[in-house]
Amino acid sequence: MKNFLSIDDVSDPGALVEKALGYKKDPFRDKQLGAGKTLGMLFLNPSLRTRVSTQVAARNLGMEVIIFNIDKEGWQLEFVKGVVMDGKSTEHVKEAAAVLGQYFDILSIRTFPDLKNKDEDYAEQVISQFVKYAGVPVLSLESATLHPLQSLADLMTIQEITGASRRPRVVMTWAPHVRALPQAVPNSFAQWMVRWNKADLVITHPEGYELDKRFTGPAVIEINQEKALEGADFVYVKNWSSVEPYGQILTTDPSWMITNKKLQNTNHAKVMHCLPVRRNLVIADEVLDGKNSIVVQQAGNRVWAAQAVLGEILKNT
Ligand code: AN0
Ligand code: CP
Repeated sequence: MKNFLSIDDVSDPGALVEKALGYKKDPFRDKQLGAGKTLGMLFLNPSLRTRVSTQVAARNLGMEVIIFNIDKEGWQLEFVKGVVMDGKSTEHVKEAAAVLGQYFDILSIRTFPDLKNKDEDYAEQVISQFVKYAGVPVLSLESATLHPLQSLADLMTIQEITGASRRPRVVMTWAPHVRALPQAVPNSFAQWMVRWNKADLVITHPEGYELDKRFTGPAVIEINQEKALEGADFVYVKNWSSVEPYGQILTTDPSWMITNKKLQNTNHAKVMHCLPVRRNLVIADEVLDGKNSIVVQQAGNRVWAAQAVLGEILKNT
């Protein structure tokens, strides 16, 4: 593996899930693999889980980690090519990425979409320029349209709970939110679930919240949430803003929030969320505090997912 930007960088998702589960059992089995290597972590946006779990994962492999909150502590970056830089930005990504590439063996980046211009966000103009100019492997810590480390941890969690039993029914449901959020988590989850092909994926959302088909592919779309949830083994809860028109809140209908009543006709479904979650807006307290919630286990698995990916990249550096 050279870069880790999406499922397209993974030749065998099932094997990567197994590798992550292996690290969970034996965290230090490759503790020399990253000796003498440095991981740079650039944050253009906030993070709790991704930041700390990736740091722990890198250390388990013997790597040094340097974190740079570039949005607050660096020069303001320019991403547009050929412009006269007489405005706010001080440094072009061409130099910034090339220079940072001199300091690290692997460069990782978190960058959210601005949710204003779909073409720009979906072209991944920030992370793709780091890939182009850094000259070292680039790892996504969530980009404008995808969050592959999250998705790997999600699959790992489903696999861990399902084991060798029958193919689970996984229902990803939209839930209300007061801010316009990226589509990265649902896009990526759908893309990984489809490619992994070890579960049946159903996606439910209010009309107008259709995700880009290039990520959801053959997944079943059901706009009746109650019908979608019937028989679910896993309920993956997430808000996202609309794709067309881009980045809008079309509804905040509280009836889409996940409560215990909504879970009644499921198959004792386990409830997942990537976190951070707004309680009693997205998911009710009774669910998050109840026995169905696996959100903390899911977040814990972020370490092993990151370790599996770093392990694969380190093999080629
Ligand atoms: C972000 C999102 O929805 O993409 C990060 C999730 C990992 N969530 C928020 O901004 C609340
Ligand atoms: N799920 C997730 O990526 O969380 P953070 O934004 O806190 O990293």
